[in-house]
Amino acid sequence: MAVRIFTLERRKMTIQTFEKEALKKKAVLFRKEILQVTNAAGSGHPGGSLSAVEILIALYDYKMNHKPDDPQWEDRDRLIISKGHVTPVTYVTLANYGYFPKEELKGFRKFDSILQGHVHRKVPGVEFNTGSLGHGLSVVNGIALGAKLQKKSFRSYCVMGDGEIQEGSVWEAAMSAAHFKLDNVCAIVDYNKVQENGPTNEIKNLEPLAEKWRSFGWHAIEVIGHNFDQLIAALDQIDTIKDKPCVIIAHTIKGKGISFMEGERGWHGKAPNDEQLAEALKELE
Ligand SMILES: Cc1ncc(C[n+]2csc(CCOP(=O)(O)OP(=O)(O)O)c2C)c(N)n1
Repeated sequence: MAVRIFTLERRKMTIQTFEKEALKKKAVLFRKEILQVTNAAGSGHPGGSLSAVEILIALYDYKMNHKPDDPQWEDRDRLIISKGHVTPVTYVTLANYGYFPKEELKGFRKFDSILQGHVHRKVPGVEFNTGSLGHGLSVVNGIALGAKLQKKSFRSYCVMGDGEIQEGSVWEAAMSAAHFKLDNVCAIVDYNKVQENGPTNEIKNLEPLAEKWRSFGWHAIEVIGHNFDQLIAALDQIDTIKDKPCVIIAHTIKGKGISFMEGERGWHGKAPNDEQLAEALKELE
């Protein structure tokens, strides 16, 4: 694969219609591959992976400065996938942007592979091990404080689940980011409304979610998390916010794209069998 460098220069380009069409095609491909890798492994987390596809594409394709051929590049933007169970979307994304050969995806969740069930730093492009929910934002704060101390201009992103942000540690981190005026932090909540055991609003209601973040001192933006125009506009907007952290609340659908998975908690952590895979792939054609 040709080496691609995603830099500031690229971000300054106005994104054209044809590019958006390419992003949409990429989203379909990623959904197919998420289903294929979980099917081949016989396990994994498709629901919260399918909801986060456009979020990750908008970050890796449009927003972040990063070099897939040099994952440790000092000035890269950092992304922590705090909902660390969504390895299917994380690894499919990293492979497609050239962090490691796509061939490796065949080993997903197999003993001799680096691609295990939760996000791990052994994998090129992964910044931090996650899986125990609720820790990513604190780590992102630390990285962002470090950047300020070193007078570096890179930004740190944190993708969290809506079930995950019921953790108290998230709100402790939210307070810290505002206290330290971390305008180089951007949290993204994949607000797919369903957690492991059922609807988020029945288990522990998050509403009014944007107001909560604002009351903690954050700049909050709400978007449809499957709409590239809205995601890109939000990612542009964060550059204009000074002295406070930003959160993008991305309204999404768990299991997005597959009719029998959408909104179903049963697909949180279960792989499609061969028949279900065939049906799902047909829907995506
Ligand atoms: C501290 C902690 N408690 C419980 C779990 C088990 N667990 C894994 S995923 C999950 C649900 C997370 O829901 P959400 O954040 O909404 O994820 P998504 O729907 O986006 O997949 C739970 C409870 C965990 N990984 N870590």
